[in-house]
Amino acid sequence: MNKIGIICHPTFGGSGIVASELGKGLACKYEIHFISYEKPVRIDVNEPNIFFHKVTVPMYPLFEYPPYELALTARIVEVVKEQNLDLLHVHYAIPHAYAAVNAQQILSINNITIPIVTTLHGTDITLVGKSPFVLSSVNYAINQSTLVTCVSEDLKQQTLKYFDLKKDIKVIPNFIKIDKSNISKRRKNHNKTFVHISNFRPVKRTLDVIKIFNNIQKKIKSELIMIGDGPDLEKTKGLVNSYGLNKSVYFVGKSKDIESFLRTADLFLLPSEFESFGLVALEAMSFGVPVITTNSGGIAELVVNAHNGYTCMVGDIDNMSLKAYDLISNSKLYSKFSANALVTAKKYDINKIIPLYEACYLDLIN
Ligand code: GMT
Repeated sequence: MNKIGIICHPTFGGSGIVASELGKGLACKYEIHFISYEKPVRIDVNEPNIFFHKVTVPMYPLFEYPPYELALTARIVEVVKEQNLDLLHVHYAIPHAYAAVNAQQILSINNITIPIVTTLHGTDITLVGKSPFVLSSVNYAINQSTLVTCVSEDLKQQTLKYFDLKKDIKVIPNFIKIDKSNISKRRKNHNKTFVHISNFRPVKRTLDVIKIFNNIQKKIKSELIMIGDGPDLEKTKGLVNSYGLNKSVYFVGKSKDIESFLRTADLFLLPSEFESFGLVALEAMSFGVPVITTNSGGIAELVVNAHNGYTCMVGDIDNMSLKAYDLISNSKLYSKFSANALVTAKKYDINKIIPLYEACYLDLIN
C-alpha cells in the first residue's frame, strides 16, 4: 500500500477541508499521514489508514516569531523517513510548499527521493503569495514542486500572471460528497432563510452580507444565519446592531454541522472580493440552495449567472439585494435555480474528482 503525506492548515478554512476530505477519500487505498500543528478538524485518527503527526514549534524568548516552517520541515523529514512515505501533497503554498521543498532537499542528501504535489487554493497566490515580501520564496517553492495543481482556471491564470512559472499547472476543482438525502431532508421554515459561511476575513465582505440582508428584510419576512468566526466578526455584529436587526440575524460561530443550516437555507450569500473557487458555495448548492455572489475569481466557473444563482459586481449591494429578492419571491424561478444548483453540484462529486488527484499520484510514484 502506497503512503501519502498530506500537509495542510488544520482549521475550518477551505484548503484544510479539501485536504482532509481528499485524505479520507483515499484512505481505502493508501495510508494517509497528515502533518500539521494540530489535528485537522475533519479527520478521525481512529479510522483505518489515517494518521496524524503533530508539528511542535520550539519557543524561545529571543523569537519574536516562532519558526514554524523550520519545525514543519524537520517534521516532514522525520515522518518521510520513519513511515517510508511515497509522496507529499501540500495544500496552500504558504508555508507548506516551501517547507516541503526544503525537506525534499534534506532527504536527497540521504539518497531519499520524494515527489511533491503542491495544490494552490487561493489567497496563497492572489493575496499573500504575490506580496513582494514573499514572492520570490513562493515562486521558488512552486517551481521546485514536482507537480502543481490549482482549484480553478481563474486561479491558474492569476498564478501565471503573478509568478514566473517554469511548469504547467493542472486544474483540479474542489469537490463535494453528495448525500442523496440532502434534498429529501430539506426543512422549510416559515421565514425565508439566508445563510453566510466564512472565516470573516475582509476578503469575504461580511458587511455586504448584512447590507444585502437589510435591504431584503424590508420587503419580505426573513432571517439570516451567519456561520464562522474571524477578524471582521465584531464589526459585522456592530452593523447588525446599528440596523436594529438583532432579532433576525443569528451569529452561530464556527460549526461542525453546517449541513443542518444548509438544509433550512433558501439562499446562500457570498459577496466576496474574490473567491478562487468557493467551496462553501458548492456545499450550499449540493443542498439545492442557489447562490448570490460576485463575478470575481473562479467562483464564476461554479455559479453561472442567472442559472444556479447570480454573480454581480463586487460591492454592488443594490443589485445583489434585487437579485436575491427577485429569486426568493418567484417560486417558479426559484425551483428552476434550485434544481440547476443541484445539477451543477453533482458535477463536482467527490467520486469524480478524487481519481484526478489519484492519477497525478500514480504518475509520480511509478
Ligand atoms: O485562500 C483562502 O482564503 C484560504 C483558503 C482556505 O483555506 O479557506 O480558501 C481558498 O481555498 C478554498 C479551497 O480550495 C476555495 O474554495 C476558496 O475559494 C479559497 N478562498 C479564496 O480564494 C478567498
